[in-house]
Amino acid sequence: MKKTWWKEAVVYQVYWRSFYDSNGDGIGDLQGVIEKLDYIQELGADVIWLNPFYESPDRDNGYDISDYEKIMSKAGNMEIFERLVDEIHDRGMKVIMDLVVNHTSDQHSWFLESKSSLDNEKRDWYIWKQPKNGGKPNNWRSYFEPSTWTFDERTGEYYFHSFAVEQPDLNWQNEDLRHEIYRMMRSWLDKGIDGFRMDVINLLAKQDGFPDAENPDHISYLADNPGIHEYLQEMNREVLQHYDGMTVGEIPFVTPETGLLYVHEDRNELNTLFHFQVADEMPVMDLPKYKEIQENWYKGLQGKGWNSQFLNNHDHTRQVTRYGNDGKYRTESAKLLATMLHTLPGMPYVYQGEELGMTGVRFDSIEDYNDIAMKNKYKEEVEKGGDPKEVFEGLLLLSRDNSRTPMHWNDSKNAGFSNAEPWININPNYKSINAQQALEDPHSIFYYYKKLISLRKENPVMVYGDYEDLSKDHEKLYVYTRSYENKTWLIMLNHSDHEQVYQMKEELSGSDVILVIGNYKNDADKSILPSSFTLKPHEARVYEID
Ligand code: TEU
Ligand code: CA
Repeated sequence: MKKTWWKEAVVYQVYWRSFYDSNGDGIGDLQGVIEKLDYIQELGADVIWLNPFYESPDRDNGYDISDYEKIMSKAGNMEIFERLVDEIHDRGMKVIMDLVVNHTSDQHSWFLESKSSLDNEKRDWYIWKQPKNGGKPNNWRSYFEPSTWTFDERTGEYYFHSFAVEQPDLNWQNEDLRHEIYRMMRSWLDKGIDGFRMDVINLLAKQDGFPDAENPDHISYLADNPGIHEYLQEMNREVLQHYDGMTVGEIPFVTPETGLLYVHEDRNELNTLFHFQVADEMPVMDLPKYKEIQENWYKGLQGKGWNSQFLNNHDHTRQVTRYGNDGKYRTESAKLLATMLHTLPGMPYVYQGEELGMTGVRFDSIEDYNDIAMKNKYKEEVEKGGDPKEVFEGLLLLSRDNSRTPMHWNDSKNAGFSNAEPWININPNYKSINAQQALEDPHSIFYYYKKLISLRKENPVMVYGDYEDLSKDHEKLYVYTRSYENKTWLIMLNHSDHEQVYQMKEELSGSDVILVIGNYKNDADKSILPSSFTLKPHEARVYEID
C-alpha cells in the first residue's frame, strides 16, 4: 500500500476539560494543553486529537455546538487556540479537531431561526416532520432518549434528533447547509489544523421516508444510509482533497464490507475509521471474538483501506478496567493491551491517562455523574418503574464518566489537575497512579508506551506488515505475526491471570529470536523459540525472528 505520514502515526487523544486546568476554575482548558505539550511530546505521539471546544451550552460536553466559528469560553479563546496549534507544530506534532456536523445545539442560531416559523429560510436546515396520527412521525429511539422526535409547539411539527433533545440533527439534503459546513471546515484547515476526527459521520444521511423500525431498540437504522457516500465524496472534493490532512470517521454499525466503502483508497472519502464492533459488541474481553473481529477487518481492508485500533476513548470505560485486569496485574495488563494495540494492523490511539494505566471509576450516587447518556437512561428506567439502586448499578460499567475523570498529574490535591474543585470527581487512586511517579520509574507503563511508539518509527513492519493469527483455537492466548519485506515479528499475549502454555508452530520452533519488547523483567535479549512456550499472567512479548 502507498505509504503516507498518517498511516505511520500514533494519535494521542486529549479530552481537554479533564486534562489540565491552567486558570483554577476546575475545568481543563486549551492553555492547560499548551502547558502539558512537553509531556505528550515526551511520550512520542505524532498527532493530537482534541475533543470539541467550539461554543456550546455543554449539555453533551461540547458535542452540542452553538457556534462553529467560536471557542467555548471554558476552553479559552481563538488567540490561545492559535498559539496551541503553533506550539504543537513547533514540537513536530500535528493536531486534528473534532468535527461534529450531524447535529448542532438547539441554541445554535441556525436552529433558533429554523424553529421560528414554517417558512423561515433555515427551516429546511433541520429535519421537521408533521405529526403522524396525532403523534410522533415514527417509532425510532435515539442514542440518549426514548424517541428521536421532539414536538415544537409554535410550528406544530416534530424535529429529529439522533442524540439528546438539545441536539437537533442537521438536514444534509439541503445544499446550502452542506456548503456552509464545507466553508467552516476550510476556515479551520486554513488556520493550520491537520485534519478532523468526524463525529458519527455515517449518520448524516437518513433513511428515506423515516419508516417505523421493526425493532426500535436496535438503533442501527440511524446509521449508514443511502446518500452518505455522495456527501462524503462531495466533502472530499470541496474540502479535504485540497489539504494534506488526515481524517478519521467515527462510524458505528458497520462491518468490514460496509466500512471499507468509507476508507477505500480509490473512493476519496476518508482516510481511516473507528468501527465499533469491539466497543459495542464486546462488553468484556472475549478473546476468540476479538480475534475474529481483527481477522475480518484485516482481510476486509487489506491493501485497500486503513484501520484504527483503540479500546477506549472519552465514551468508553478505560481499557485496563474493561478489557484487562485493573487489580493485581494492572501494570502488566495495561502494557499487554498497549502491546496489542500497537502491533495490530492500523493506527493506534492513546486516550489520555491510558499511558498511566488509569482505571475506571465508581462514584457513590447518580448525582456524582455528569454523562448525559447515563443520566437520561437512569431517568428513563426509573420512570418506567425500575429500582433506582439496581438501575444505577447496571449503568456503572459502561458509564462514559469512567474515562472522563481528570488526568492524574501527581499525588497532590486534585491530582495536580486543578487548584479548584474539579468539574467532575477525581478517581481516588491518583495517589498511586500518576504521571509524576510514572516519569520517575523507568519500568512504568508510560515508558513502555514511549518505547512502543518509538519502535514504530524504526520498524515499518509495525505499520505495513502482513498479519497472521497463529492462535485461533486458543481461548486466552493471542499469538500472531507481522511480516514485511524480510522481517517477521512474533507477538505473544497472555490475556489471563494464569500462566498459559503455547505450542509453537512447527515452522517457528527452534528459530533464533531477539526480544523487541516485553512486559516482564529479566528476559534474555536473544534466545531460541522452544516448542512449548510458557507465558506468565498478562505477559506480552514481541520477538523478531532472525
Ligand atoms: O459518540 C457517538 C456514540 O455515542 C457512539 O458512536 C458510541 O460511542 C458507540 O456506538 C459506542 O457505544 C459521539 C461522541 O464521541 C460522543 O461523545 C457524543 O456524545 C456523541 O457522538 C454525540 O455527538
Ligand atoms: Ca480552566
